[in-house]
Amino acid sequence: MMRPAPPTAEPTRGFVQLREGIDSFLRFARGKVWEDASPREKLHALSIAVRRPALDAMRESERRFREQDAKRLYYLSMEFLMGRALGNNLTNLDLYDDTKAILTELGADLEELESLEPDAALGNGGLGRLAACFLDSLATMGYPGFGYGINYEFGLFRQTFVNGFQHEKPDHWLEGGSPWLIDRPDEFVVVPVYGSVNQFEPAWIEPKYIIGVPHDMPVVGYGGKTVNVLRLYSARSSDEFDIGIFNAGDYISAVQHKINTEAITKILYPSDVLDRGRELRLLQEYFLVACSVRDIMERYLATHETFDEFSSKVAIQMNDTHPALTVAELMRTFIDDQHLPWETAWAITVATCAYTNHTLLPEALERWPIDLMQRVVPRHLQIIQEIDRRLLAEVDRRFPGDTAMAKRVSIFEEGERRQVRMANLAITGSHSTNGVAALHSDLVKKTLAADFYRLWPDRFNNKTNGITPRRWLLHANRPLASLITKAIGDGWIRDLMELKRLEMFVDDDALLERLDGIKSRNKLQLAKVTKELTMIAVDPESMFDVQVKRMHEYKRQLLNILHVIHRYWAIVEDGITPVQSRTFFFAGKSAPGYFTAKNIIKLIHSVAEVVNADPRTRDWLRVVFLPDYRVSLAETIMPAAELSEQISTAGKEASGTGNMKLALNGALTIGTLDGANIEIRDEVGEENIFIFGLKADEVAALIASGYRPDEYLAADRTLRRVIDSILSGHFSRGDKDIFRPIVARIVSTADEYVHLADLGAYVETQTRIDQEYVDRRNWRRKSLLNIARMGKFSSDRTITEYAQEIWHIKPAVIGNFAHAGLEE
Ligand code: 26Q
Repeated sequence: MMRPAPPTAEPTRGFVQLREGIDSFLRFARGKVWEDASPREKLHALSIAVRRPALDAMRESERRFREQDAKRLYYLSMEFLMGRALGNNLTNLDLYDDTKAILTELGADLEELESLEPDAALGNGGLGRLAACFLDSLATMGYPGFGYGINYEFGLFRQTFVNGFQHEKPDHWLEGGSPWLIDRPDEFVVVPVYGSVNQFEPAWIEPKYIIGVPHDMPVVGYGGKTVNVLRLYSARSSDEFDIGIFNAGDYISAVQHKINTEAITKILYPSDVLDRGRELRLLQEYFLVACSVRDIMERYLATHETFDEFSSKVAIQMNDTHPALTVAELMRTFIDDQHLPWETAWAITVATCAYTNHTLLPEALERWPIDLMQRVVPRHLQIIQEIDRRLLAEVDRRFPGDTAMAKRVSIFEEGERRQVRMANLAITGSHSTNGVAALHSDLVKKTLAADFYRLWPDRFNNKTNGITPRRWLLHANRPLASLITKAIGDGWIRDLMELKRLEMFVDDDALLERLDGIKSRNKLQLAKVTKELTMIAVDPESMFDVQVKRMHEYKRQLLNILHVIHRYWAIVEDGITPVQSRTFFFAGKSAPGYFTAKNIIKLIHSVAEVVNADPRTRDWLRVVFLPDYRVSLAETIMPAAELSEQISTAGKEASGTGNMKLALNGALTIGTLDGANIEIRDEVGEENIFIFGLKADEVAALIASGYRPDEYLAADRTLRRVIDSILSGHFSRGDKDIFRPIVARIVSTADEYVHLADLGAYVETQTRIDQEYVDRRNWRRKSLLNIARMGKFSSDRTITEYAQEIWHIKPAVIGNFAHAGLEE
C-alpha cells in the first residue's frame, strides 16, 4: 500500500483533525494535557478522536440507505465477539500510520496503547466471531447490514490457571465506559414479558414491562466509506423511564424488580454446549428478539404505510436458534398489533426470516420446556402452537398417514416435560436454512433435518464460513500484509482471490526468504508474549504447532496431548532422537461446568510440567498452555503459527474458522476431513495439507458396527504406554486418580469421538510433518501456496453469497440511486 509522506513534510487532514481531537478531549472532558494523562486516558482520548470520522461516516451511510430506501439486513445474534476496536478502526479508516506518527511525536507507542483496550468479548467462540467478521464484510462492501445483540455488562469470563486448573474471573469490560459505544436512551423500546393469555382473544394479558436501551457500536468498513451499526441492548427497569407503568407503593419490591430486570443483560452465558432450561437465558433470547423486532418495525413504518413491502425491505438472519423466537414475535406483531390475517402475517414472516445452523451435536440443540415458555412468553407459545397445528396439517396433506414423520417434524417434543424444539421452529418459519460448510450442510439435509428436506428441499443451502482479511491479515500481521502488497499490490484487501497471484513467486527465493523472516519475527513476538504470560521460555527455532479453540471433547485436544506423550516416551524410552524440535501451543476456554474439558486442561498442564522440565526432552519438545484465549491474543498467535491443528472427529465440527485464520497466515494444516478442512484441502491441494483419520461416514459406520478401542490398544504397545503412563501418575506427581475419568472415556466403547481409532494415523502423519519441516524451503513454499489459495475463505465471499441468494440486498454505494433511475 502507498503510505503517506512523513507528517513533518505535509500533515494530512486526518492527521491534523486527530491531533486536535486528542487535545480537545483531554482539555475539555478531562481538564488535562497529554503530558498529565495516564496511559488509559491517552487511549481513551485517542479513541474519542478516532471515532469522530467514524461517526460522521455512520450518519452519511444511514442517509444513503434511507435515500435509496434500500433493503436492509438485520443479523440477530446472542453473540458478537468483536475484540478490540481501535487498531481495527484505524486500519479500516486508513489512519493507522498517521496515528503511529502522531503518537511517536507525542512520545507514546501506538501498540502499547492498543494493548490497554479491553476486548469486547461478547461471545464464546466461532459463532460469535463469525458474526463480527460478517459485520466487517457487510460494511466493507457497502451493504446496509446491521447487527442486533445484547450489551452484556460482563463478557466471556477471563481465564486464569491455578496449579493447572482453570479459574474464571468476571470480565467487567465496560468499567470506565467504552468510547466505542454510543448510548441512545431516547430510542428505548418497551418489552412485555410474563402475564397470561386466554382462548377467546388474540391478546397478551397483564404482562410486566422491561425497557430495552440501545447502545450503538460503529462498524467501520474498509476504506471508511460505509460505517454500519451494531446495536446492543441493555435491560432497564421501567420505573426509571417514568413511563407510568409501575404504580408506586411497595418500595422494596420495586427495587427488587429493578434488580431482576437489569439481571437480564448482566452476563453472557459462558457455555457453547447447552446450559439447558435456564429461565434467565430464555429471557435474554426473548429480550434480544423483542427489542430488535420493535426497532425494525419502527424504522420500516417511518417510511412505509403498509406491510406489502416488508419482506422486500427487511431481511432477518437468525444466528443459530438462539433468536428463533423472532418467528413468533413477528407473527405476534403482525396479528396483535397490526391486525393482519394469519395467512398474510405468515407469508411475510417466512419471506423475511432465514436461519443458520451451526451444530449437529444433539446435546447442543436448543429445547425449551413448555411450562417455562408458558410463564415467560405465553402469547408466543400460543402462536407456536398454531404454527405447529398448521405444520402438521401440511404434513398430513402431503404425506398422509405418516405419523412417525409428523412426530419428528413437530415443533413440540413429547415426554415427561414437553419441550419446544427451536430448530424445528426456525426451519418452519424461514425461507432459508443453511449450514456453514459443504459437509455440514449436507449432513443437515441427510440427518438433522431430513424430514424438513423432504417437505421443503428448496429451503436448504450451504454458505461456507469465511473470515475478514482486514482483521486477520492486514491488521494482525502487518509485516506479511506489506510483503504481499509489495509483491502483488493491495487489491487482495478487498478481493482476497487476488492472493492467487502470489503463486507466481513459489520459486522466488528472495520472496521465500522474506516470508521466512516474517514468520521468524512473529514467532519471536509470540515467544515474548509466552514468557510474559506463562514464564515458559520457548525455542523460537522450534516448529510452532498450535491448537487454539474452545475446549471440547469433539475437538480432540486429547488426541494432540496423547501424541505429545507418545513423543515424550519415544525420546525417553526408545532413545529416538527427533529430527525436529517442536513447541506445542494450546489455548482455549472450557465452559465452567464442563468437567471433562476442565480435566483435559489440567492434563495438558501436567504433561507440560514434566516434558518441559526433563533434560532429556526439553530441547525437543515444549508444551505451553496460553491463558485467556480471546480475539486479541489470537491476533498474536495466528501470525506466528507454523502448524495448525484441526483434528476434530469427522462430522462433528460444523466448519471451523480458526483453520482459515491460521492458513491465511501461512500455517500448514494437520486435519481430519471435517467441516471447512475439506474445502481448504480442495483449494490448497492434497500435497499442501496433512489429512489423516477416519472420514465422517467411516466414523458413523464404525460406531454403528460397534467401536472397540481395546483392539487398537492390543495392537500397539506404544499406545498402551501412553495410556498406562497417564494412569501411573507419571504426569501428576503420583496421583493415579486425577486423570482416570479421561482415560475411562477414551478406552470406552462409548467414546463417540473415537480418539484411539485415529491416534495411529495421527502419530504417523505428525512424523511425516517433521521430515517435511526439516526442508525449510519446501515448507515455506507450501506455506506460500496456502496463503495464495485462501481467497475463497474471505467473509466477503460468504457475505456476497448470503446477499445474493438469501437476503436479496445490494450494496448501497455512493451514487447508486437505482430507485430514482439515476444509475451511474
Ligand atoms: C445456547 C443456549 C444456552 C447457552 C448457550 C448456548 C450456545 C452458545 C454458543 C450454544 C452454542 C454456541 C456456539 C456455537 C459455536 O460457536 N459453533 C461454531 O460455529 C462456528 C461458526 O459457524 C463454526 O465454525 C464451528 O464449527 C461451530 O462449532
